Amino acid sequence: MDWMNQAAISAQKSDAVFFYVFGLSVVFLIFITTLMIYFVVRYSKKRHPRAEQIEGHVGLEIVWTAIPLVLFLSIFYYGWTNYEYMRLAPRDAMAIKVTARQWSWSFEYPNGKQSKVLFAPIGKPMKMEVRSADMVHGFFIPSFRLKIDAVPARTNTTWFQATKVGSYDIECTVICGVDHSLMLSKVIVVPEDEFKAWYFGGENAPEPGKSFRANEAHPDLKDLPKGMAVLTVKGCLACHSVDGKPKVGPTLKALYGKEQQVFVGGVAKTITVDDAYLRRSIIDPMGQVVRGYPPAMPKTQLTDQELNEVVRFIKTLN
Ligand code: HEC
Ligand SMILES: [Cu+2]
Repeated sequence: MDWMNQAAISAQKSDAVFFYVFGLSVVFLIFITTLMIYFVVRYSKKRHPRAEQIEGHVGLEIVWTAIPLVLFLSIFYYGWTNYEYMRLAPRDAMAIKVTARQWSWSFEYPNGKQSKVLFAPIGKPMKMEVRSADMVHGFFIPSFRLKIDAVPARTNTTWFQATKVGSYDIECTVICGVDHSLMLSKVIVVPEDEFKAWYFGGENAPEPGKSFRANEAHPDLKDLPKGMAVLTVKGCLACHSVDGKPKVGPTLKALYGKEQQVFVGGVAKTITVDDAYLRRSIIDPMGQVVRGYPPAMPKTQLTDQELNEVVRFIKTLN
């Protein structure tokens, strides 16, 4: 049904369960209310001046135990089988590593490609292996009715098969700090050819979904300087600006060569920002903490090459 914005099979299944429970509730609401009004009228003091005591009725007891039991079991069965459907990915699903961190999402594909938004071919099963780099987050795609927690030190899995080309929101459902409400991304569902062209297209293949992504705040990684692409995909920009604006962490603009006051093991020191300092700040964020900022920077896995690109890029911001 189009007005409900169902964009995956999981959405159809989840909505079917919802409407089953909702429908039952409506039927019983009407049934009970009607009966109640009928009794109020039928047994009012005027029509029925002398109250009667009624002693048990085995037949009734059985009926009003058995019917709700069957109904509740049907709700359980229907809910359970659909929950199972959402948790058990088919074997041929493409497995995507989903990483949640304060305050961004990133996605890694089986061939090592990474992205800030999730690209998915229409009609193909996509398995989400959801992890967290810091604390509990919630991975939620409303249009797919898909939601699963991202918990440190474990991998939770779910999957989907998209049914409609388009761009759909990804949200975080767990209050995870000051910029929780900005922890947003998109699923970009495209025809399979377009997905393959990007997936197999090497480093310079344009990201899919150009036609309907024009107004989105997620730049094509290949159009960014390499170091900027790393900062983007690794979620650094949630806390660091590159234009001088303060965020949770210090801006990276004009950082190189600056005199910086830091605490090393609680002792205040003044250092000059050079390559070695930048590397240490990124590899071991707690090792030296910039004065006036909380020790809030998470450890992020970067390859040597990514680290080099980042350091090179920070130098270009002077
Ligand atoms: C959750 C917020 C957060 C994220 C994500 C984050 N940082 Fe930080 N970062 C901070 C804070 C806060 C500080 C200042 C305190 C400190 O030094 O630990 C900081 C400090 C730094 C510094 C030292 C800055 C200075 O002025 O001396 C560098 C360099 C840096 N971060 C780079 C990165 C990179 C690269 C990434 C991504 C891999 C990243 N940060 C991700 C919060 C964050
Ligand atoms: Cu979050």
